[in-house]
Amino acid sequence: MKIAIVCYPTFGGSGVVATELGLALSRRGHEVHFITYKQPVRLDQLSENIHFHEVNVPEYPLFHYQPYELALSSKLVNVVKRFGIEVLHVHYAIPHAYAGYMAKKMLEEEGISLPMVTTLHGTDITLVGNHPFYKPAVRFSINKSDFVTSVSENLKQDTLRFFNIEKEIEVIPNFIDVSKYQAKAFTDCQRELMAHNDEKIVTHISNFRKVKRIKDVIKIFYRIQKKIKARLMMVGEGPERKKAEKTVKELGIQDKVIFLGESNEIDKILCFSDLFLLPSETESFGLAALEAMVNSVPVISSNSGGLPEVNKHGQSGYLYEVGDVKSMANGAISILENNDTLARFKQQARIASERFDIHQVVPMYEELYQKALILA
Ligand code: GMT
Repeated sequence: MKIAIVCYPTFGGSGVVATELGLALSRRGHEVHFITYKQPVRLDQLSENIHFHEVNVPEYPLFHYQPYELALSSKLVNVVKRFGIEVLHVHYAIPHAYAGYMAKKMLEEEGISLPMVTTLHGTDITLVGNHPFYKPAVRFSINKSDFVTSVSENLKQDTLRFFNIEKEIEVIPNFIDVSKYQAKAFTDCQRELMAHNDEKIVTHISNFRKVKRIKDVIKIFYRIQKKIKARLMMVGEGPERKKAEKTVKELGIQDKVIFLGESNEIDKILCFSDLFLLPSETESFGLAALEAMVNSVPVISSNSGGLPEVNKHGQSGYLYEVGDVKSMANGAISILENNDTLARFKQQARIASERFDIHQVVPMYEELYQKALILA
């Protein structure tokens, strides 16, 4: 099939999932065209089957806001016509589903039918899309998509609750290529560069937005390091980073917390991590938790949104009420303080991640594309 994928090219989960999906589809013989404003961060190779088309938005002083949706829908029309694209898959409703629908309509005028699959990722529904400024456009775009998927059952239920949706929503969870992560020797991970042998490594990875409750990450770690020799790796960039650094200073734990910024080496960092913290206000799925689990890193998370569908209490880690930093710290300590317990949780985390293996999930999208082709 010839598939166009529209996504955000950043480190955010939706862009990562869209990119990994495109790469997997290309390995399965499909021709994949990424259409976005920058080459996606996880898209490190272009090939015969992988194309990237950059959307340029010319700056014009009249416009206070440059019209990205217009440029995107025009680019879509051109790419579809030039390469004979058969299916369009947009990740994140705003503004991608909206621009996709416009492209579909323009192509219809020329007698070209382009079925559109929209995947909802979470913040496009729970945090942004539900805002009154966007709500009618988001509802419209979802209802006008030919197929709609959500990354968790929880997100599906939220979407149905917040919006008046007529469309069937199919849950297709996020995924991970389990076979890529073979058990690594301790030395492969270069752990000694980050911490002493007797220290445990606790990690948090996110875009440092309010919804991630960065302060809770630090409060949990503060309690952990009082009981156990440990270091905290803070990976990512975002609006809460400065405040986080200030809190770390105020608590006097600067020598134990390392801010690594955005990284393309997530797997290397997770490889030497002992525990992952994700105390978010909500997560539609929590891809970062799944990436930790496949690297055999147990997860302490909140029990909100789709997180309970990913992190299994008492198995891959523990889940607690949002903001309950005391229980989160106690749960973390109970895993870290005993090496046998830690080894057991590490193994269980890895096993729990296998439910989301790419080889089970990608065929679900392929099946949907087949249905879309019949519709065209
Ligand atoms: O977590 C973010 O703020 C980024 C956001 C995104 O759209 O990239 O992540 C959302 O989509 C991911 C991929 O499906 C999910 O794993 C994240 O849980 C979800 N974030 C939230 O729901 C807050």
